[in-house]
Amino acid sequence: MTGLFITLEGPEGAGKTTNREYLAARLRAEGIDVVLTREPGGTPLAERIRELLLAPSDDAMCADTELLLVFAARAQHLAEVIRPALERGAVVLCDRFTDATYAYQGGGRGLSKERIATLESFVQGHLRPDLTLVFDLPIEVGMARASARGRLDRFEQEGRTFFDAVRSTYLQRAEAAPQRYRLIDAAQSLEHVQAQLDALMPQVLGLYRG
Ligand code: T5A
Repeated sequence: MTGLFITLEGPEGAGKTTNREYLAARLRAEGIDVVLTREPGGTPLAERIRELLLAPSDDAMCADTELLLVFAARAQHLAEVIRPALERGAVVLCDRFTDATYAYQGGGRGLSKERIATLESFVQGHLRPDLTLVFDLPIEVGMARASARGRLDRFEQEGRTFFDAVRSTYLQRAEAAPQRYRLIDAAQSLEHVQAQLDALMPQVLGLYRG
């Protein structure tokens, strides 16, 4: 594959969506074909699975069902959007990917890393992001931003212990593989967050142009 696969990760309200747009504009200004997408979702079918995953419901969803739905959506998204875009040489900017599964279903729900890794290999083969930006911030700051939007989704209704595990899983993964991850201090003002992204642009362009 000739394109570049960049994922944006982090806890709730970290600014991934806002900054995905910013990065896309910077890359497009360089004449690069950019595909913006998100998980769970990114295709009509995967967006329907997203609705199942995010809608608050009185019917409890068991953790294995949640895990399988996340990977079912991912399989469709890879086949329909991500692999074709990478094959034609685009930069794919994806709001969350499998690191979120390790953080939420692994850290948050307590499912084993081995089980997630098995599904990761099954669904993705050897495909992994080339670069993962982890937008890190204290849980209360992110939740205040997310709550300001109104009704909380099924994940946002979880408690402090869940989100502490989400955040620490992201930080552990970033620490274990510094060649792939870049930590962004997302608690700062938007202007300062975007200055951190500007500083990363030469590396991103270097990865893309080889
Ligand atoms: N999930 C997902 C899993 O459990 N397993 C998986 O494998 C996957 C892929 C997705 C949910 O699915 C779960 C994780 C999630 O809970 P979502 O709605 O996509 O749900 O959740 P988020 O990705 O967390 O989306 P959010 O919109 O909550 O967060 P973002 O995208 O990080 O934040 P953003 O950009 O929308 O910003 C939030 C607000 O903060 C402001 C923005 O203007 C916006 O109002 N803001 C700032 N304010 C001040 N200073 C800054 N620096 C700011 N940056 C943004």
